[in-house]
Amino acid sequence: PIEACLFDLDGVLVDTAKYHFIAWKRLADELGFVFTEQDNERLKGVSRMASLDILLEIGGLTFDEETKLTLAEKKNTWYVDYISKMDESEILPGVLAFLTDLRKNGIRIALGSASKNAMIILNNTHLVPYFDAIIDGTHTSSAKPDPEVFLLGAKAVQSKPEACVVFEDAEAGIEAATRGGMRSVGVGSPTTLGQATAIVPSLEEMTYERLLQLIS
Ligand code: B16
Ligand code: MG
Repeated sequence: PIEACLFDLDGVLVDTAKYHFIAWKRLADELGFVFTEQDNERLKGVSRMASLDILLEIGGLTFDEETKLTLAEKKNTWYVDYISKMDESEILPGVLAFLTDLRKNGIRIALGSASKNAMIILNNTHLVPYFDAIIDGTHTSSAKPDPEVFLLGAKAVQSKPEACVVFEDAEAGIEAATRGGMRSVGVGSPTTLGQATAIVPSLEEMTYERLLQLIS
């Protein structure tokens, strides 16, 4: 049986990857190297500091910890600027209908995001009322693929991991779900999400019924 669904935010409910990309690219420009959209794929689902490490590796640069914190802070200021202008039109297709259908069927709903900016996004898109619990990067000490964020989510909605299904667009997130003893639905492409229990291209036309078929 399914008691709860745990949702990743960036890439599953909203497309904020484009804002992360513009902000990281701006930093790369300042530092004097090229950062492409393809490079940006490697940052999806990865924590802020781990993303910076990947970025700097691409640019062939090394800095001390203090400088790295300053750079991450700079990128985040730009990113927050972009997401502060978001509204509900940026919720991905099918999301509201699916969340409503889950609720109608008595399924508890939690957020499990690596982002420390999740509340800004949820507030601006008016998604807050859809959740029974919200766990984000401000509540965790270990990043995905560590299962912490989803285990905290399951606990917050009083469900055992076996009764939870995680929705994720990043490989590290699917691994986190599996390590936490949860089933998962990969949202995106089978090439990166092959380890998920089931894969869908997006949440468009997703329903509780369809979910039961997919993971049974
Ligand atoms: P922030 P998710 C993740 O969110 C993003 O996919 C990833 O690209 C980002 O680096 C990470 O959040 C941290 O975000 O810098 O806002 O704290 O996919 O787990 O919802
Ligand atoms: Mg994601």
